[in-house]
Amino acid sequence: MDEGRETMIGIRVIKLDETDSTNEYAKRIAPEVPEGTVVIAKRQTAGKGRKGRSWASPEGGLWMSVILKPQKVDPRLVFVGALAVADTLSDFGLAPGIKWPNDIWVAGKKIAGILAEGKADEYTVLGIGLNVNNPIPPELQRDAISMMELIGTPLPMDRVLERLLFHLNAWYRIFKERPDIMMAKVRERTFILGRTVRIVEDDNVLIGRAVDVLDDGSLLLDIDGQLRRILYGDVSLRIP
Ligand code: BT5
Repeated sequence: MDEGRETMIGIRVIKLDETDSTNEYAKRIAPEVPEGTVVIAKRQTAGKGRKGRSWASPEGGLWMSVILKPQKVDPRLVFVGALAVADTLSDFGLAPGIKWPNDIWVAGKKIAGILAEGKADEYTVLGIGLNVNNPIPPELQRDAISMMELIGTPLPMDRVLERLLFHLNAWYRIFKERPDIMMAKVRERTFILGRTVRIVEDDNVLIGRAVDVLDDGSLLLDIDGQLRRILYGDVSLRIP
């Protein structure tokens, strides 16, 4: 990246009616487009979460991917997305919390998920899925919610996007200049601290009290008095 030039996330927005996954689309074009390019699709036919999980992406939601080209790939980029989504939800009067490492919850349910992928030191694609006006599939209704459901009326998508781009720009800049300040905000927005959580990592299950989110983005867990750092790679966190 050219250090002297400030990136503008959303300087170019590619709007699609449908694609497999905006993250996959973004990865295909990433080498040829400038940093800050955004891909949005009305529908995804193969929206995905982490570890091959699927992401329900019917029309009405905000399904987007941001192409970033930081000097050095950094797993904490996922928090740029999480904080930007949280601030956007606050702008609409909602009270979001970050469920470390990559979910945003409101009223005890998941409203958004972030999926960062990339090619080391070339680009990072920051995928953001936010339930805005889309229906939630019946099998997810116990655990997922949309902005429309919470607010009681459909939201103007352009306005949601405008707020999200604004906050993405602000947090990306803070991330580059003062990652410690960004992590302090992550800590403040993380609602699991002090609570007992279950960490599932492949076949390994850890149960402990979430104590802190450290500056490197890892979660500090107290397991029967023993402190353990959990790196966020591909772990899942459940609240028992
Ligand atoms: C995530 O994965 O939460 C990351 C989701 C990222 C989606 C965006 S949309 C734009 C971009 N393009 C893509 O293809 N992906 C990104 P994970 O932590 O693995 O959570 C996945 C789980 O969330 C699923 O197994 C379901 O339980 C649940 N889920 C699926 N669709 C959902 C939805 N629309 N709202 C809330 N929860 C959902």
